[in-house]
Amino acid sequence: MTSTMGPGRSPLADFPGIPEEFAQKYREAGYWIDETLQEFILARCREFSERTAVIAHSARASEASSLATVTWTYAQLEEEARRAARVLADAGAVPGDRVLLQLPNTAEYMAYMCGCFLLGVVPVFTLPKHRAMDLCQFARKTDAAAHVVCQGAEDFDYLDLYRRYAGDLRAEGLVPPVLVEVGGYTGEVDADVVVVRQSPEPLADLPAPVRNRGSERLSENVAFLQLSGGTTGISKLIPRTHADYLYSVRESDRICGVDQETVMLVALPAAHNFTMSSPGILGVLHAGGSLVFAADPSPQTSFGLIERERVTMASLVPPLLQAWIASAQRRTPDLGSLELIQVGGAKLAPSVAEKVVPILGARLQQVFGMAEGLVNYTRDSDPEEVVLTTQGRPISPEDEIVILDDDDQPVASGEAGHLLTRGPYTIRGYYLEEKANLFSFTEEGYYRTGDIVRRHPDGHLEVTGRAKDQINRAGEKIAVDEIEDIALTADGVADAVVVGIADEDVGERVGLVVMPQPGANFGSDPRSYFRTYFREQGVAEFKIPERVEIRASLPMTNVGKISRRHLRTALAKDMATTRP
Ligand code: AMP
Ligand code: DBH
Repeated sequence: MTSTMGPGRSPLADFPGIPEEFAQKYREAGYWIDETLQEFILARCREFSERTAVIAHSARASEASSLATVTWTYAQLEEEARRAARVLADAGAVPGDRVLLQLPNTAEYMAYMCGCFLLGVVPVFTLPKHRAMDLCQFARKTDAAAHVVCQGAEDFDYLDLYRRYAGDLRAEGLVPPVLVEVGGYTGEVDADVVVVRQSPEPLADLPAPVRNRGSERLSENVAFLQLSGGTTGISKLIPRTHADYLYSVRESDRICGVDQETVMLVALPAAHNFTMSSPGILGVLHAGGSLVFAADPSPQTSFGLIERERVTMASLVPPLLQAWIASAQRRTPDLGSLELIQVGGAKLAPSVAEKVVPILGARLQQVFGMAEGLVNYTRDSDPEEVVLTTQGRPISPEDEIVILDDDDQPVASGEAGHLLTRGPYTIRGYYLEEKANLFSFTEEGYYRTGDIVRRHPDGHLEVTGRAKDQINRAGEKIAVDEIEDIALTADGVADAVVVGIADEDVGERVGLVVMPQPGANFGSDPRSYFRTYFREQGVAEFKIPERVEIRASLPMTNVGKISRRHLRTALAKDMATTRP
């Protein structure tokens, strides 16, 4: 292994945390306990040492191009995490530093996620789908010491991605993170790229953790930065503490019945908040169960793993559930071991919900959560009607729910309105977003979720709409104005409006309406013209408009007669009713 010392990095910046009066309440209630993720990983790996922790493809274990499956016990998981911690330390990361994790659903994801916690660095949970524009912003904002990728698990060149944004950062006078490639890449590399070519020695002595929040209690320091879909501009960074996150994980285990016998399929991207914590990967580790990683989300791959590994539980987004249902009707796979299917990330239609039990033979649980905190579940004891038609109720008795009208006044009981929330695992502010925080959080510290909900008399929430300028494409959130701003930088664009087009398969697709400048030419196929442009800009594929329309004029925006939001709504309706 080549080793490059990273430059010294700045400490984590300050941000609005949960005030002491609330913290005290959460401690006294026993919600926040004094355990860090480092202690959590070490304790579980010891307690469950001989049990199976992870079954996954490994990019490193493979000889040729195809990935080999590995099975790790909890003891082996600790050893692999200590190897990962060694690699990160050799790359120059020290406790408190941020590390961009960008790994697919492989064994390496587990090794490096746990490795970050053992070393006391703060992982930033980026997705394999993120591209140069995203990574550049995350690296800039976090002053990340390292960026961990796996070349070869997918048909994509992460080294090329790195070179691109690292060059941009250098041009700004910034020092890019060190790239750590964990798949055993064999090609040429640059000086600031570390390639893990063989297994390093596990790191025996873990360095002392550092405080990054001023709090005496390490457990109330920031453990990692999770990503939000974002409503204004790019994804925001969400600072979650050990204590708040692990509280939500323990309670999620209890609500969802996760125990040592749980075999959980990880089919959604591992780094998603849903996959990580509701109850997800950490919930399984907490209980001593087993994780089975699917290398791709197709029903075929998942059904094969469910049959082979006797999977008991899986989490899906609605479009994936629809694909499972369609596939199960054609193939009648053996899903006999499957007890529970969780569905969340976007609204589930009751007409689809009702097919879960008869076709997939497993119980359904709706999950309405957000990386900012609040998570709602339907419970096993709920009547069928509640499970089919609502998105559940909060984890904690201390989750405060407020539903307001457009003028910030409480709605009448049972009416739909804006959901605001505050509680023992909901943040009080994004990382380094002073301006956006003024809008996203009230003075009393409530988070404005941007969701429109209705509360049923029994406390269950039903998501009825969305007030935020965001598109939810198969559970991936896309900020409308991020895409509009990029479109506006293209030659010949006078104005651009991005809309969510309702779609049966993925919920919503990204649509772009462009008003050209006089004489502009986007060729015979504007969609492909803009696709190329967005790709060149380093935009992730899932955010790129799938439909593009050119219109000589847009209704009245120039004279400011209607708001941008109304314009988007009007154009979205238009595009949904016209054929592409
Ligand atoms: P993020 O803030 O990026 O973590 O995304 C969370 C958002 O996803 C929520 O605020 C909702 O808009 C949406 N969401 C998550 N789960 C559900 C669900 N079960 N039904 C409807 N919307 C959901
Ligand atoms: O969409 C989400 O962000 C989400 C969905 C379900 C989430 O963060 C969660 C559960 O924890």
